[in-house]
Amino acid sequence: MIKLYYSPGSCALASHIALEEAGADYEAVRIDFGSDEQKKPDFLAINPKGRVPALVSDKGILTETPAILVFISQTYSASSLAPVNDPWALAQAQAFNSYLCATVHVAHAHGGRGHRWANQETSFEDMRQKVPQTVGDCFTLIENDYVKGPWVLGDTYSICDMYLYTVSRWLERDRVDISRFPKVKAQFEAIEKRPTVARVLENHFAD
Ligand SMILES: N[C@@H](CCC(=O)N[C@@H](CS)C(=O)NCC(=O)O)C(=O)O
Repeated sequence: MIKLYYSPGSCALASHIALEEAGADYEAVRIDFGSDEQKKPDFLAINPKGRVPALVSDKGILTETPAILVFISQTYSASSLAPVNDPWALAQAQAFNSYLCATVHVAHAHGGRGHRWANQETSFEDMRQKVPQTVGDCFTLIENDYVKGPWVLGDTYSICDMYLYTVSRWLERDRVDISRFPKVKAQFEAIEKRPTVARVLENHFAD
């Protein structure tokens, strides 16, 4: 059985939704960031990066959200979570998810994880101040150049929507008003209406 290591509200939520949408037989294992469980030897043995998500399958351990999302899509291809048989369409989905992973997530992380890039409190504060602008610029691009509507890839709901939803949940903390991005906002509201997503949220945030 697949195991997904996650922390509530983290980027692992995208993989959690994908497993549920795929109808996978999986167990979600909560890692407690409050006690720095992600930095303790037991978890580092699973993911030496000390980050979630980490997905343990019978093939081995997989990390990095875009890779996990495609692995789930291909493993449960009947669920049609991504255009896995169309190289160009899949590459476009990957381009979007890579942008969320490498640029948007990193811009967001400058708000609370400045210690990854600097040592001085003044540097952290400077990074924190910049977040509304950098994340806001990312979402302007997502709104104008990526989201076709109603879903990211157009008419078909996909792993890109699960990932965008996960990252959009951070906008309030990033001091960016989602109303600036009508297509993103509509996508956010639509995905929350899905019973599968509601079920994941209930489990994901349960104590
Ligand atoms: N590129 C990785 C990023 C993983 C990542 O940074 N996860 C965060 C949660 S959103 C984490 O585990 N942070 C723990 C820490 O920084 O100690 C991915 O997309 O899966």
